[in-house]
Amino acid sequence: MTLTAHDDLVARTTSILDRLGVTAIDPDGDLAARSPVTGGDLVRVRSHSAAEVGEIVTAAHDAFLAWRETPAPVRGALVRELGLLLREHKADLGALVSVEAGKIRSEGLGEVQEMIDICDLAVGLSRQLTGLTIASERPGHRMMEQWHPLGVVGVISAFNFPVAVWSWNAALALVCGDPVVWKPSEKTVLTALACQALVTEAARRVGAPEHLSSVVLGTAEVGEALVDDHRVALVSATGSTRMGRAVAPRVAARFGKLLLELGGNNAAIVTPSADLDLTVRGIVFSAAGTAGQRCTTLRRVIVHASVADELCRRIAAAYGTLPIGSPLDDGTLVGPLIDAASYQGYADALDKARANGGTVLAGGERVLADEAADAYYVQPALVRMPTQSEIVQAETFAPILYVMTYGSADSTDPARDFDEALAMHNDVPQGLSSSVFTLNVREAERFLSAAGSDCGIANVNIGPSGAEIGGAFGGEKETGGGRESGSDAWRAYMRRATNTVNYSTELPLAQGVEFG
Ligand code: UN1
Repeated sequence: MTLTAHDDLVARTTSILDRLGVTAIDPDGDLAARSPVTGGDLVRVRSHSAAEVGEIVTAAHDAFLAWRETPAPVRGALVRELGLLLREHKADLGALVSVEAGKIRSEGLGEVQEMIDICDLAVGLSRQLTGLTIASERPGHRMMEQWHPLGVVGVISAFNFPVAVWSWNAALALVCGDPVVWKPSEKTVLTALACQALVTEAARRVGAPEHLSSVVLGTAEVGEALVDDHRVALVSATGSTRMGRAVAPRVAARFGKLLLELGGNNAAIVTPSADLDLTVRGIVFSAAGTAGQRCTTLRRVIVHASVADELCRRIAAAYGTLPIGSPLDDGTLVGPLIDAASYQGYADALDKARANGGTVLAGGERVLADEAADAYYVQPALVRMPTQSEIVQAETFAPILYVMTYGSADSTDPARDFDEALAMHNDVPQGLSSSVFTLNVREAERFLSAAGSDCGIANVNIGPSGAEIGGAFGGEKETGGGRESGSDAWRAYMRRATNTVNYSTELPLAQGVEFG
């Protein structure tokens, strides 16, 4: 296993940035773009001041005034062009995601595919932003609902989906008539600048107004300037629950709209009837894929006592064969953690799990430290826990899978056992994604029912990660309640107007009120 030499990586990155049209590289910039692949700095860029954020929001708001009156299907043409450019530059942008976020090649490319898919969805949507006609209680009256553009959308995104999360928001926002101002994670500034270069080129090609899309770079101060600006009608924030707790009250204080996509603590219930071959494959991808750094990563398995040992043995065996290393090498399945703090979180969580009576059945160690001292590669860890203790309740953004059991090996009441599993499943503060592995239709349907999983996403015989963009994406409880991407998630980016038209010669009042 060799890690790509850092100088090569810098050269590769610079030529990718060149091809994608990124011009914002500044050797004197205050922000270093770093690669978790080697742990070294790539290039430097300049961060924005709070005052500059204000100017950018002003320009975005000016663009809004023109864009909101542009017919939605014409707005769709911009997103269509963006989708074409993404297809053209998929290889480069996917590789840049791998370099900057440490995702393996197919996941870097998969992220760009997710962008292309949401562009397609948004283009179709640009002709389908439909409202309702509602029966009026008054004669000669018509009621209807219209959806109008909302205003500037502020997007805050995390390092782990450095391009797709922006696109879920931007593609919908742009067809809905809203400019976007994006504050990406300071850990993934280059991929953000690359997206910005592509959308700027798309706008130029279709003759759309300038400033429909902007990027603001920097740390918390820049984010706060964006979040506090009353012209930012919607703040769509993806990241940790801690970030959501900081952002939400500030936006609420000015009655701005919020779309929150925060932490997950996603589980799989594995029942006695589960197809274990399929279950193990589903679990290993969801738990170890993306080095455990998806908000949808599988973090808990709740398995029936009668199959627990067999399942653990099989997962441990699969973990033992996972190729860990440079995400740029073909064949690697587990790339690096994003940085040292992330590694510390992994190591601390494993210490706590052991202190809580957990047994590490597989993995749990840092690897490749001698090849790249500043990069953090770890073995995905499988930990058997006696109970769902405090550390299991927390989202640790690293590949740690906790296994708990339900029922008993000789149990005679499968329905009661399953309800015990469901109670355990829902007994965490987060509510993003979930899954059940079973061939029993009663269990599958109960899991999906009102008394089943309390998450925004609930799957049967599929792990909790890797959702398609056609569905609404998001979750409940500390996950924040927001929904992005498919279904009717577009409505969050528009304002609803209820209109009543009187085409009669009378003026009947609603509720039968007489007045004069
Ligand atoms: C995230 O980790 O922030 O369902 C989003 C999935 C991806 C999105 C994850 N489509 O895993």
